[in-house]
Amino acid sequence: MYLPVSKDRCTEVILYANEHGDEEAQSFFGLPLETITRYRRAFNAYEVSTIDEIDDEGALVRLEASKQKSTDVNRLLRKANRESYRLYNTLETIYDEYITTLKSSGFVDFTIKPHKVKYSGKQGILQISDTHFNELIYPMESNGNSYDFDIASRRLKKFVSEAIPIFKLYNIDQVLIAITGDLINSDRRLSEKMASATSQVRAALLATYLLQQVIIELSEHFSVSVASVAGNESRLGIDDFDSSDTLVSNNWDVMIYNNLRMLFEGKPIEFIDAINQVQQVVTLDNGFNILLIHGNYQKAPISDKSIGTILQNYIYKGVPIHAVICGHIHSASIGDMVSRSSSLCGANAYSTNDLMFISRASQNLLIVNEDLGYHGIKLDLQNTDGYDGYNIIKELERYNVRSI
Ligand SMILES: [Mn+2]
Repeated sequence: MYLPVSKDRCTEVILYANEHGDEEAQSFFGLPLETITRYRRAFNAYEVSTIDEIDDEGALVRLEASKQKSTDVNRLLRKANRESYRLYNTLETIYDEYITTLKSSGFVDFTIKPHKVKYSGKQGILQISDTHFNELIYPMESNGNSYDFDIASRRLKKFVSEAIPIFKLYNIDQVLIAITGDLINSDRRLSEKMASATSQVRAALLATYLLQQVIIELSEHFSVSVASVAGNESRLGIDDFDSSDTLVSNNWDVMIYNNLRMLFEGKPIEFIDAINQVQQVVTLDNGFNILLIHGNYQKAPISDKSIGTILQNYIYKGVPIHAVICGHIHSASIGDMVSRSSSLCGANAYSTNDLMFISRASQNLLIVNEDLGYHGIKLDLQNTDGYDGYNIIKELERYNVRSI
């Protein structure tokens, strides 16, 4: 009889399966059920042939020894398994603690009043892009631009303070906060480690806290919803910016968005689920479909002319896209169809000295009209004289953040 598996192997697997059940054996050894069935046939055949030789005392001893070996192997395997379960449980505990800490911190002590939405036909979009919150920029390397958490908080405050009266001017009562990536920098490169204000975990918490205040302030005036796609600078590992969902969600932007979602659980703020982390279409109440992308998958900067390639997928699915917003290259451009946001951090050493770009800190606003067109507004945020910034000083001290 042809038995394509060694006696030791099938004995080990089948003894385990007999003790714990086939399903358990499948996951323990990583084998499909078919293989276990085949091993059982082989095991039975070996057993039968062993019984034939049972009068051979040596064979009996060998059989016993083999059984004992299997038992020993099983014991070792069970121990290894117990240890991986323990590690898994530890990770789960840490994750639980992280959520509990976040939920019991000062972060959650706030209320939001719900708004009655009187449909005005116009809606507002506040785009937050390329904030790079934890980047430290020194003026001598970047044509006079400085950046740290404190400046970030003041620029963000200026953005919201300028945006509110503009939205009100247009009688807007619904605002979408559209986040298009690069909220914080990861430190995959040495230069990023050097230019980083704090650890990434602390940066992610501070970023969460800043954005939480933006949402709360806007929600005092408007009914707010939030959508987000991930940027390339926030990926955890060098290889993690693949468009597959598992890899792309290994990203601080995804983490910060989900932190916010947890903090606003049960509050009248809508967090809109993305189809994936790379591109998201949000349909506003007036039927306006806006596509959010970070902008790094396209080789050249996206323009009204090159938009066809991006939109062909949506045309194929019958989804009309009325506007595309992106970020990524830190240069603002308001277009008829495509609008790109600059960054909150402004020029850094790389853009100034390597690329020879001129760049200013700014963010974009969109007023979406009844006829599904939009007005695009670029708000310059380079200078923050006279703005106090969001209240993060206590947190900055607690998190031991470096500043310029
Ligand atoms: Mn960026």
